[in-house]
Amino acid sequence: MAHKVTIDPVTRIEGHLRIDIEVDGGQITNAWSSGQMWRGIELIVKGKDPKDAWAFVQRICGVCTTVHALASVRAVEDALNLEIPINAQYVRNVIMAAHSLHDHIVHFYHLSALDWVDVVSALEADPKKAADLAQSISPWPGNNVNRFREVQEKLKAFVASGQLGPFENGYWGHPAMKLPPEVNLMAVSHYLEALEYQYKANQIVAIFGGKSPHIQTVVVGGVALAINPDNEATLNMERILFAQKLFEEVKKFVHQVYLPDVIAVGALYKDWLQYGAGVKNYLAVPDLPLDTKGETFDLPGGTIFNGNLAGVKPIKSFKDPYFRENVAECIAHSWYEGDWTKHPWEEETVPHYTDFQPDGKYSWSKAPRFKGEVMQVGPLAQVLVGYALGHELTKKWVDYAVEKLSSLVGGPVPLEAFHSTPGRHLARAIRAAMLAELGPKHLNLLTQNIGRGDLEVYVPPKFPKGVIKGVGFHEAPRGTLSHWVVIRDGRIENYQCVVPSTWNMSPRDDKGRMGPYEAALVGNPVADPEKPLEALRTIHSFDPCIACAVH
Ligand code: NFC
Repeated sequence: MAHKVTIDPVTRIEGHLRIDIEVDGGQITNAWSSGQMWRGIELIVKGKDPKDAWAFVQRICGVCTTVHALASVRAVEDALNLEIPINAQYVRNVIMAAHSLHDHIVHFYHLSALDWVDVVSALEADPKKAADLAQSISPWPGNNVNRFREVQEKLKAFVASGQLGPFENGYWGHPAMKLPPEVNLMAVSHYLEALEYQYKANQIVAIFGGKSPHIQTVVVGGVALAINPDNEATLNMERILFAQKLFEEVKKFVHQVYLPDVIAVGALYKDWLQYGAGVKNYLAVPDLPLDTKGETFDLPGGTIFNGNLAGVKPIKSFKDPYFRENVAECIAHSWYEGDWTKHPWEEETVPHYTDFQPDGKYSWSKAPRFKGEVMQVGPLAQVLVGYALGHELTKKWVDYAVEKLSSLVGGPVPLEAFHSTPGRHLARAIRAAMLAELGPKHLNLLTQNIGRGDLEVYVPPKFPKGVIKGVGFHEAPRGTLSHWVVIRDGRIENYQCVVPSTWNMSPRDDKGRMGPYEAALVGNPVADPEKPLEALRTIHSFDPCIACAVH
């Protein structure tokens, strides 16, 4: 007899996610993913000036606080066929890299590591053994016995106080927790250090975005950020050098702590490399444009179907019809009027709530599809697409991770292992390792271009009479984001956001096919249905943002 479990709300995510599972014989046999709140931001921007849309839609989320602004201005620029100055591309790219670095560090340590790391068990660790182990993995200066002793003392005092704060209500002592106390102590130490490094990455966002969260400098036509190398009130050399220093510090943390930790946790939980694949169709878009039109990029995009990397198909530019023509959303199981599947420019958003009906409508999330297929998006999609396309930087870091993982596991780990719950963490850490190189690269490109005397950052947009349509895409921390706008006589007539977490949290579609969260849960082991830690592991590995998904 199947045991039904509802997790509502799922915590350590953004927004309101409800997960329902059926557990039979110690494993998940069925699953539903449901977005529990809708705000109607697409409707709020109707009739507004397209130049203002970014400021409204950026408020969709308090976590990915740059990405909707960027996708929005790109959508309007696309409708206008507006090329923006190269300085503006570089500034946007620096913001994008820094924001993703901040986001990925927070996701692993603060939002999901505690699904694998038993904080309370760290109290039993021998700090000397923990330091020896940590040093065998990485030369990071924080991996020393004095620091680990200090962290353990802090933790003891914390537990003794009975005020566990963010560690309250964890599944401590759960049978699925397998790490030795020394690894748990190392992870708690890195959890605390990660707080400092995510902040450094976010400082870079604030330097180029004016503030963070919710940047102020990305506008239709470029950036609102005057460049004057000698003037204190604008982007000057002192700010650029400070950002370079921050990037260097964050890079060291990502390469010496974050990536090695994820590889070590992956190795110690190697049984999990067989769980959590679900949907093996992947979609990523190219990003970090290297020219004014968006025709060449530092991060590649494309699609993979059925896990067949050899059949990868690239998405080449902002204007590539392969992306523009093949996105649609279905609402057969979503709380909107009708049961249609439509291209975003043709969609309407008319809410229609029916309560949770497992066989009917059960989520505020729509179900995006590409060429009619369910797609998984996110760092795993980007890394697999990049690898399949032979992208050098992706190959370098994937090969590095696979080699390290194989040596820790004591045998070759095939690339197929990436189609899994730990594989999503691994891919996110690999993406961070890449961005830790690409962020400073784009900052250098900006500095060199300024050095050549080019200070242009903005071209004014002009809106024609009649109807124009545009799409702006962006590879956000959680995956492919696209904003679709229809403009009539200079005002917004329709606006639709197809968001990374919408792709991944998608409910079933008109053909009854599950979305990526749902499919990834099926087959997961569950030791204790009253404490469904394993389901949380798989859901957290996607890094859900439901405020984005349902906007
Ligand atoms: Ni919020 Fe966002 C969600 C991202 O999927 N990345 O595009 C938006 O949030 O985290």
